[in-house]
Amino acid sequence: MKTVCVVSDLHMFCKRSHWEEHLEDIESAAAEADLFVFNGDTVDFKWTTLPSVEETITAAIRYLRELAGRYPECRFHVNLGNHDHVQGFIDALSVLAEETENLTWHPYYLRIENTLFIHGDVATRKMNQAQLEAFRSAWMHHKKQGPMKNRLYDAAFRARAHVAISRLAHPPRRTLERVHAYIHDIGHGEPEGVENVYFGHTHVAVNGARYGGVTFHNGGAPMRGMDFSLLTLTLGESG
Ligand SMILES: [Mn+2]
Repeated sequence: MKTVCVVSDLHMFCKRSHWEEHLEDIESAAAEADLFVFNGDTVDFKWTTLPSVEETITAAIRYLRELAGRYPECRFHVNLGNHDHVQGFIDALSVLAEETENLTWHPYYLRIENTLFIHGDVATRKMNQAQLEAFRSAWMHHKKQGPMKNRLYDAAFRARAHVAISRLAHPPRRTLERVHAYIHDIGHGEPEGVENVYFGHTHVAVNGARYGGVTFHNGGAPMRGMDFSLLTLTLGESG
C-alpha cells in the first residue's frame, strides 16, 4: 500500500497566494508519503513577484531539487497546469528529472492504478487533448505581468472578487462534466478502470463528488477566502 499526498495550485511566487504558509506541511507530508504529486499551477510565472520568469524558474527548480533531496524515500511527480506550462520551466524540469532519481514531471496528467491526477484547466471549456494542447500553447511564452496590472488584481482580490469569479466561472456540475469528457477522450475514464480523479485549477474545493461513475477531489487553493488542503490517499492492495 502506498500513501500519496497531492497538492494543487500553490501558485508559488504569486503575492496573492499564501503558499509559504504551507511549506512546513508539505515537508511533513513528504516525510511520510511514498508519492507526492504537485498537481499543476505549482509555480506562477504570470504573477511572479521575482524580477523575471528566468529567476522564477531558477528558484522553483532549486526548491524542487532540494525537496526531493531531503526526502529520498518519497517519489515526487510534477504535473503541469496552465500557469507552469512554460517552455523554460519545462526545459529545466527535464534536466532536473534526469538528475533526480525520485522526481518525474508530466505535461498533462499522471495515472497510477485506479487514480488520475490532472490539473483541471480542461474545465475552462469542453476540450479534447488536441484542444488542451492548443490552449496550453497560448500560455507557453506568457509574459510576466507588469506591476500596474498586478496592483489592479490585488485591489480586486482584496474585494474578494476572485471568490465569486472562481465560483461563477466553474459551476461544479459543468466542471465535473468537462473533466469527465476529457478523461474519456484520453482513455482514462471509468471504462479504463479510473475510479478517482484528483484535480485543481478551479480553486474551489471538491470533496469526493460523484459524476459519471468517477469520484472527484479538489484540494482548493491557498488564497484568501478559498478552502485549501493537502489531500492524502492510499493506493494499492492492503497487506
Ligand atoms: Mn490552473
